[in-house]
Amino acid sequence: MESTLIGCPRDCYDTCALRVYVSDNRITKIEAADNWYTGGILCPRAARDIERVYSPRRVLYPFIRVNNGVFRRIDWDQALEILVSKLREVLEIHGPEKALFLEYAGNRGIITRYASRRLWNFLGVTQTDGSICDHNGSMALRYTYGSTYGAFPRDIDESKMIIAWGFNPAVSAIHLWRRVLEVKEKGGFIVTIDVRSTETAKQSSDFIKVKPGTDGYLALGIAKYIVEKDYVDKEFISKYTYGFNELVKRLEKYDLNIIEEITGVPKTKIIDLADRMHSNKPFTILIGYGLQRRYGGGEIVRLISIIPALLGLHRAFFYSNTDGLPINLAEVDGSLAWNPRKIISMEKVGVELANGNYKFVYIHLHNPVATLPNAGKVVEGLRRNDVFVVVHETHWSDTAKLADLVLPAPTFYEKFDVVFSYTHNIVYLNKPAIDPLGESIGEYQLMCELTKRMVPSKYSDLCLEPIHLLKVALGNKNLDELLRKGFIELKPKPKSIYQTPSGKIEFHCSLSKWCRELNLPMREGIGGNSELVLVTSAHPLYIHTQFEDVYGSIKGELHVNPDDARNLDLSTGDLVEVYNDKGKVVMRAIIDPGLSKGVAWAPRQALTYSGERINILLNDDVDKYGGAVLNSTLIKIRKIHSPQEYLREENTIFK
Ligand SMILES: Nc1nc2c(c(=O)[nH]1)N[C@H]1C(S)=C(S)[C@@H](COP(=O)(O)OP(=O)(O)OC[C@H]3O[C@@H](n4cnc5c(=O)[nH]c(N)nc54)[C@H](O)[C@@H]3O)O[C@H]1N2
Ligand SMILES: Nc1nc2c(c(=O)[nH]1)N[C@H]1C(S)=C(S)[C@@H](COP(=O)(O)OP(=O)(O)OC[C@H]3O[C@@H](n4cnc5c(=O)[nH]c(N)nc54)[C@H](O)[C@@H]3O)O[C@H]1N2
Ligand code: SF4
Ligand SMILES: [Mo]
Repeated sequence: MESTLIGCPRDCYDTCALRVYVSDNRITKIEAADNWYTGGILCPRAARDIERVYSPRRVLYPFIRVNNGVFRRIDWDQALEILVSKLREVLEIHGPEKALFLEYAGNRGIITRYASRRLWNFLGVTQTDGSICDHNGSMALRYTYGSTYGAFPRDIDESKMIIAWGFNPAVSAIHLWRRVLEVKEKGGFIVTIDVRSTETAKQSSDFIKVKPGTDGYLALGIAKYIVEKDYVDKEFISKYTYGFNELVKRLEKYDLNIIEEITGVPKTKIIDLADRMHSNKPFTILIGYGLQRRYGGGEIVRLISIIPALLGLHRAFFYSNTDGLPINLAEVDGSLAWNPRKIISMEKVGVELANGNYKFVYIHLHNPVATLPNAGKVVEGLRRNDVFVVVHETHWSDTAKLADLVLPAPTFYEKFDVVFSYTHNIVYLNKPAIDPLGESIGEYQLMCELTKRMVPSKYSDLCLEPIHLLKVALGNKNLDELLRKGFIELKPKPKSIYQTPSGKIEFHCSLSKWCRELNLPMREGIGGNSELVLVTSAHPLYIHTQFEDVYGSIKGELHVNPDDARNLDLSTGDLVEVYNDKGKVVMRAIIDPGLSKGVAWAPRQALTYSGERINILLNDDVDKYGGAVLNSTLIKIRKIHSPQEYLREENTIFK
């Protein structure tokens, strides 16, 4: 049977190669390709992707909202006419700042995501800083190392010890985790550091449970012990680092007994971990994104990342490797040529929309109604009568349902693209396996249609042939190989080069004044005022809000520690009100001994029994490093004694 190789462009660490079988222009089977990274292993999303592609929830035609909640099918000419006239009107009467372009990583293809930004950059509309996911940690690594890249998968294979720190790869990066388990089989030592006993923790050699937001102190404790024991590689320090003396001075302020008290990690465990790092070189620290989505998150990543350097290892961490590959995206997305005029924080989109700051909003590759913090404000803002909302979607997402104009998009099986990874160095060429379903049109093609209608022809370089943009992104040689073979392995940048102002690893910033002090990470108020810290993280079946059409809704289950449950008189299965200053939702309690006292956990974007996403409660503040603090959300819980009204609605909510 004929098959096509497709790189999965979802926002996922693994960027797998999928073998897609097609008969009569219909996908009949999807297998995981057996290359060195994907290794023939299919994840739960790809395993049921055929159902998602042919789901009844696909958007197949353009639709316009006629009155509250009711959509009418229209044709593309009408849709484009409406879109162009609304956008023109806002640009001319109110100016580009009053138009907001919202996108994220529903599809990370170079053409789909990056090239389709060109028009919006050219028009100068307001955009976000894209800071929801990994921003705090990425900024921290840029300040410290000059860029975010660290160990690539083949470096991880060579490690004698691996530390998964605030990272749950057994769920969020199953193919990367498979390699870690291979290191373990060869005798390597695997440690997980988390606020709860995760799937990753359970499969590790050791688990260190830490109080939320205190990992920076744990890193300082390890660093202090390494310095005191004289484990430091002095030659490496003098050749490759800047600010070691300032760091030592800072460490003098701490004592392992205090660190034990702050972090909840016994002193003996801190010492054992530091000793093991010293005697198990090379090791790799896998730094997760979950741990930095909190107050102090940037500083936490910064402090963790310098531990390997003290022991003489170049970039012996993994965080995000995009910066380490020779791909030129800034020229593809037009951000070099045409700067957006106004950038807002992604965390503040809800408040900005609800305040009526925009007259026109264009959304694609993103489901902000469900995925942004303070999500009640996003809903309120998009429902305003004075804003026109356009959503270009593959599926009827929460956000599409609130739009004025909904446009159909093809899935990645239905369009040409090139996909790279933030973990490994393989790049895939995606030729469409099937024709676009219904009347769906790709993001870049749609951008070109808009360009033709809106922009004078002297700017014809806005809409260039995709192949030309790929040449810009990858260079002629790499692109030729990619076109010939269908995939290519790029050469990662050298690990011993540091792109900081000093050219060295900066323990102490040489340039930015504000980070000279290396301020301490903030501590969460754990258990104070009967509040709990709410942590939400990735679920094995879904990718954010996608795959609810296949696996059912992400159920609103709230995990609580047995001690907290006792105090609140809760048993597993009880319905509870979960609330804070942003709102109130109803969830089902699950008593979970894997959690620390004072910490509650729910899957990301859980759909609650009251019909809202848990994201209406999430903290929309911004960390000092500019990113999200979703996991610094405080909640209160109250048992519901008469749950009948919610149970009656259960079938309508979780349909
Ligand atoms: N199956 C699946 N895979 C995915 C995704 C998905 O939705 N589903 N999403 C993808 C995306 S976009 C992302 S960003 C990644 C996210 O995947 P990860 O990087 O693994 O991040 P999270 O799942 O947010 O959280 C990881 C862990 O951080 C822990 N944590 C939270 N706060 C703290 C803390 O203060 N200290 C410590 N030590 N640990 C803490 C949480 O308990 C959690 O177990 O996964 C990607 N992969
Ligand atoms: N509670 C909680 N919320 C979180 C997080 C958390 O840890 N906890 N993590 C945050 C993080 S790390 C992230 S990365 C964000 C993710 O936030 P989003 O990027 O908003 O996540 P998705 O729900 O995957 O939304 C992507 C949308 O793109 C659509 N889509 C997929 N492919 C295509 C395509 O080819 N074309 C078009 N036009 N549309 C497509 C999908 O149908 C989907 O509706 O969520 C954030 N929200
Ligand atoms: S969602 Fe992630 S694990 Fe699944 S196929 Fe895509 S890249 Fe691979
Ligand atoms: Mo993310």
